[in-house]
Amino acid sequence: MCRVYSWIFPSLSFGLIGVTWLMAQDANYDEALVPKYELPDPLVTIKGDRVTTTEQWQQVRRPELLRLFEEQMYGRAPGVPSQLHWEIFDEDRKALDGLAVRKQVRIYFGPGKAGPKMDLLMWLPNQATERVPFFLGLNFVGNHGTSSDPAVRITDSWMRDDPKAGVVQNRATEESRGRDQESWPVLDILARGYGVGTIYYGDIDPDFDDQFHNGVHQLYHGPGQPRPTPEEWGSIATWAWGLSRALDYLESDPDVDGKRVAVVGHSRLGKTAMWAGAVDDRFALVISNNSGCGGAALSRRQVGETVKRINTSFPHWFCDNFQQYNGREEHLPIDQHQLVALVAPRPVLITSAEEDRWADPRGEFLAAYHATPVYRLFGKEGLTDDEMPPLGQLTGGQVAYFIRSGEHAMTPVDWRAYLDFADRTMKYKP
Ligand code: GTR
Repeated sequence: MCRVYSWIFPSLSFGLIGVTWLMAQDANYDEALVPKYELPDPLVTIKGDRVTTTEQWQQVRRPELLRLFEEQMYGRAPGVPSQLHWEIFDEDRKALDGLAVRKQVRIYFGPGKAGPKMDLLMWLPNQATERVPFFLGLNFVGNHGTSSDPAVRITDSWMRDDPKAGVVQNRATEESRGRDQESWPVLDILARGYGVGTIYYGDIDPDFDDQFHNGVHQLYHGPGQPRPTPEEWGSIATWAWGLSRALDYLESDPDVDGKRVAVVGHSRLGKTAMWAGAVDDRFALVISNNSGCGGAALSRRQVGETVKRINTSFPHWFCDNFQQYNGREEHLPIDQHQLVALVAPRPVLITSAEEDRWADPRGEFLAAYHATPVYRLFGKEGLTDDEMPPLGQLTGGQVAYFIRSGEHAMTPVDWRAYLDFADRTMKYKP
């Protein structure tokens, strides 16, 4: 069993993992058994017109693709809530032995302080003389789980029980502090001149199917409309919406360059980073790690996790319309290479792990490869060869791909690839 699955769901040992394991038994991993498929062309409109200019892409094709992904897969999210406000409740300019600035910001989605809210934990290099480029991503373990710094506030949001890791009665305790620092190598990131910030994804919407009563949905789905309609936001779209609200704050932070914020995420949060970066073009760079089905992997390949599997295990992740494609991937009007292409012409990096077969590394690679024609329209290069690159080698241009050895996780090795890619595409102002 892979390490990350086991720390995300340890107490469920035979709950979700068991279900995933059982389903993985009849999953296909054999390239020879991948069904023959034809991918929808990102550069042909619904009416059948070929897209030959960037204007046509921006004005016609991109909006229609976005609408298809919204209505058929992730669900449409609302705009910026008029009552959005925040409070910086912690700032230490000599944190981490004087190497970092630490800030913690509470972002309230509704009026007052009683309603749904999320905490953004930020680290900035304290030697910076100007606004820094910044990585923003959601975490699985609570902000306090990403750092051993005792000043990081422990989340009071719902968390899956895991007594061994210090989560009891669905609440995190002091014992869970620092339990996943490896996914957030803060000092390495700061040393390269970037800031980094993270939010516990359960602050935005707890990750279980409660018919959308908790989390931020309570602001939108009152007694008159008890749950989202079939084309409104599932949890992935909700988490992505939360990332955009964090960016609303970051644009106002004097230490951060709001025009150089990268969105990053792993696994279900890699799917989320992909969708956030597609919808919100204020994100300057998109990085999607081991995101698999519903993320970067092509749905039509049906390798590892399939649409039916994901909709069965996680019925709350996508909008209800997505259920109609269970076992019918060939009827999807879209596929995930078009999701990658929605980021164009901004830089996007897809990363995989060799042993993460459930996420279909080749499917993740091919999505980046088949997004490349849209980048070419903008005069940017992507992936030129449909053979996967060797392990450990960052490959491509403005659309890039990286695969390392090992299992499903977000590791310091992955972060080195993110930083190398960000140096090349986002760090230096033109
Ligand atoms: C798995 C799920 C994947 C992936 C992963 C994770 O159980 O099948 O789609 O999202 O969880 O987020 O860790």
